[in-house]
Amino acid sequence: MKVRKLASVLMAAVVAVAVMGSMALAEGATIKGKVKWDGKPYKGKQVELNAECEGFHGGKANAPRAEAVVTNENATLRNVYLHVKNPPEGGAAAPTTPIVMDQKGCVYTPHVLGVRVGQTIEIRNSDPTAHNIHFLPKKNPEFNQSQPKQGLVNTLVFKRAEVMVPVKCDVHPWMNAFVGVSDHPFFAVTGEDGMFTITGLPPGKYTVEAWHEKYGTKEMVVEVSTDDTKEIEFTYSRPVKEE
Ligand SMILES: [Cu+2]
Repeated sequence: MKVRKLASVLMAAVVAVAVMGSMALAEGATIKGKVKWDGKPYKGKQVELNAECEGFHGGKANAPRAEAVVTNENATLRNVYLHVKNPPEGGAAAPTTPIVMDQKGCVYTPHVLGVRVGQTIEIRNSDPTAHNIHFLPKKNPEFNQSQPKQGLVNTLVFKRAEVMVPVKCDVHPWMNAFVGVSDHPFFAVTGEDGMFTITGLPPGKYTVEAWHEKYGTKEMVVEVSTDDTKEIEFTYSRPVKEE
C-alpha cells in the first residue's frame, strides 16, 4: 500500500512539473517594438489596373494603392517582416490551421505574409476572373498554378525556411506579394500600427532581422532573460538619392 501511495504522489509531482514546464515554455520572454518611418508620410501610388480589374473597384478612381511602401499615421512602416535569425530549439509546433492568401480586386491580401514550414497556405481566388499564382522561391520548389475561376482554392506547403519568397500573377503584372517561410514561431509582420511582438522565447541572445521589400534588411541583437520583455525599434527612411 505504502509503495502504491508513494507512486501516486510521485506521479502527481511529475504531472505538476510537466504542467509548469509547458506553462514556462508558453510564456517565455517577449521582444516587441515598432518599425519607425523617418520621413514624409507615404501611402503608395494608385495601381494602374486593366479595365476588368478597375471594374471590380467601381472604376479607375477607386484603384487600390501599391503596398510596397506604406507608412502609418503614427510614423511607422507597414509590411515589414521581422524574424529571429538564430531561433532557440523547440518552440510551438506549426499551426494546423491554414493561412489564407486571397486575390480580391486583382490584389493579393495580405501583401506580406508569414507562414511556418509545414503550415498550409490557402490561396483563394475571390475575383470573377482568372489569376495565375506564381511563387518564385529559391530553396523550395517553384509553384505555378492557374486559377481560372472565382471561388477556386489551391493549397501549398513549404518544406524549407526561406525569407522571403516573391509571389506574382502571370496575368496581372502589378500583382505581387511576399511570403516569409519560417521553421520556428518567432516572426511577425507589421500592420497598420507598425508594431510587432515575438513571444515565447527562452533566455538568450537573439538576432532580430527586419526585412522590407524596398528598403532591405536591418539587424539588431537583443538579449532576454527569463520572462523578460524587451522593447526595440528599427528605423527606415527613404534613401537620399531617390526622390
Ligand atoms: Cu491576377
